[in-house]
Amino acid sequence: MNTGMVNSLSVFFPCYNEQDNIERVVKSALDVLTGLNIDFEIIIVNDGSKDRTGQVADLLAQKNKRIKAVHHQVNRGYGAALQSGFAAASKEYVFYTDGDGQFDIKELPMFFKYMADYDIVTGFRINRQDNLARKINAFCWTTMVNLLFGMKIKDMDCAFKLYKRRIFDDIKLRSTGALINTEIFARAKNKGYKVYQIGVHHYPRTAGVQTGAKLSVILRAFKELFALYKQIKSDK
Ligand SMILES: Nc1nc2c(ncn2[C@@H]2O[C@H](COP(=O)(O)OP(=O)(O)O)[C@@H](O)[C@H]2O)c(=O)[nH]1
Ligand SMILES: [Mg+2]
Repeated sequence: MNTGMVNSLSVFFPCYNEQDNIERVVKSALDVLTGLNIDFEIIIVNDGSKDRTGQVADLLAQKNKRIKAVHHQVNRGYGAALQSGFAAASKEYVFYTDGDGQFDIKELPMFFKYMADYDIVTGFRINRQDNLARKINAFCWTTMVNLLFGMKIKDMDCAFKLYKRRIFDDIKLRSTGALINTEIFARAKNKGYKVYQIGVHHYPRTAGVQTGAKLSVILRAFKELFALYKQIKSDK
């Protein structure tokens, strides 16, 4: 396959208690990336998991020098996990998806050609595998943050996003919770970075426990949203 400009790529997976998913997810990434014939690295970000995720990550890293494990000593949140992934990424492009296997990394190569004209290529779920309440929550959230920051993102928290890595040298991130994607997109928009959106498939969780819709996660996102809104208005 012609990978265009994307020939140096960091791929990372935020993981919180994903001991039964992470090996399968990393193997599928290895298969796809090896087949592309590019310079790549895979980074597992273990966000203070209480299960064996950390040990599994270290074992995978020991067996393959293209795999790295980054650990948080305690659970710090989804945003903190993404920040650690971006900071550990050393290649020209950086991609992340969740460590729970709800996306198929085989869909990543179709993102590459858009990197000629865009700085970020982000997925939106065409068949989101969540209950109705969660879908309504997500719709309201995406609509609200789009209005607040003047964006047109279809699925803000779709965990399937490809970036030029240098964007993260240019924008400083503060959110450690679920606001992180909104923060990245709002700050990137202010700097004039261009975004392209592509539909991707979404699969049910087959192991482990979902924590993304917990009330504490949502309340923290709102708290971070007020802070971000104030910061962005005062930056202008
Ligand atoms: N919710 C949550 N997820 C985390 C955290 N740190 C890492 N993750 C990972 O973020 C991903 C999304 O979490 P999940 O509970 O599946 O949320 P959902 O897919 O939005 O329903 C998974 O890969 C988690 O392992 C954290 O502190 N909280
Ligand atoms: Mg999930």
